[in-house]
Amino acid sequence: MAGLYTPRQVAQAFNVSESSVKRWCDDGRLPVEKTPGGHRRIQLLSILEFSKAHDMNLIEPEALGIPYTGASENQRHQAYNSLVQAITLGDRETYTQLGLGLVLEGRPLAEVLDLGLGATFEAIGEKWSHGDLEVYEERLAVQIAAEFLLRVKMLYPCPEEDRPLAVGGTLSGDYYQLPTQAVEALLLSMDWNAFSFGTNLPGLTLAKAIENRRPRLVWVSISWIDSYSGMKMDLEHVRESARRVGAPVVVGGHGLSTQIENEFPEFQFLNNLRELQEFAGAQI
Ligand code: B12
Repeated sequence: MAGLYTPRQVAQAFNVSESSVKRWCDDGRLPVEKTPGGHRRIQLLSILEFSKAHDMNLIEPEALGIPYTGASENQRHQAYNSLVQAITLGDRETYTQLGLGLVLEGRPLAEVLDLGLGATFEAIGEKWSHGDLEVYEERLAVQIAAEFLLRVKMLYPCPEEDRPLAVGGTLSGDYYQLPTQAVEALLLSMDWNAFSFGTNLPGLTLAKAIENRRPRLVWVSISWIDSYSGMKMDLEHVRESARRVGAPVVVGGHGLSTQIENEFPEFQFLNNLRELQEFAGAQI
């Protein structure tokens, strides 16, 4: 059964005894399912949550069918190339397992999102623009990536109410969901109470959300500018409300222009999620 593992496989992956894994299952630390024959089976996500909760990295990911990306730069490069291949072929299982495998092995989430999503879709975009990829294949890739981000989010327990609030999304005419979902997933992994309001948000409504929710951080992702004057107006609304509540605004996305950067010098313009990790980490 895809995504379900035996205690022996999990034991091999963590390099522990099978009886230890069975004990974790029986005392509830590792959620388990039973086959009709009463055999224990463990979900990949449960293994992930367990490894996070108990700070145990996988020693032998291959035991779970997850290619070992290893320590070497070259092996990691190969792993990220395999992600491009898997998602281009619409291979949901391999993309998800490999992507989660990288997180399991302790790769920084910001790196996995920048390379496993950002750079991967750069390649997808190239293939599309050269006619080597059909629109439906690009859209399937977006669905697979959106599911992957959902699974990543499920790795991190809901932050306590008192954790700092961050809100964001994309503005009018920008329908790109993955970048703002990726920002939300990264901030949640850093224990921010992060909410993406999604795509194509009129600036006025994001401004209203900032006034009402008074976040400690606001983000805007810009992948596409339909009308420059429209985008400028939206950003002005965001700037005003963020100034009123004293929240910094971080902005990123491949649709950014130097014109916007020059017109909104008080915003924090960042190139990728690794930079966001640093900036957001310094805010809390
Ligand atoms: C998927 C996709 C779409 C999908 C999106 C589906 C969806 N629901 O999300 C849809 C169908 C909407 C789409 C439409 C179009 N697309 Co399109 N699209 C893409 C594609 C392949 C991937 C974009 C993506 O989601 N990447 C994954 C995310 C995670 O990566 P990312 O955006 O790069 O974000 C990273 C960084 O920028 C940064 N980041 C991003 N936001 C933020 C925010 C903050 C705060 C921070 C810190 C960091 C940060 O971190 C991320 C992770 O590293 C790109 C190719 C590419 N080069 O990216 C083309 C691409 C952007 N599209 C392109 C075009 C031309 C279009 C259309 C105009 C086509 C058309 N004629 O209709 C329309 C415009 C639609 C619109 N008005 O929004 C061109 C743009 C060319 C240009 N000059 O800018 C590209 C580059 C393809 C190409 N190679 O030509 N597209």
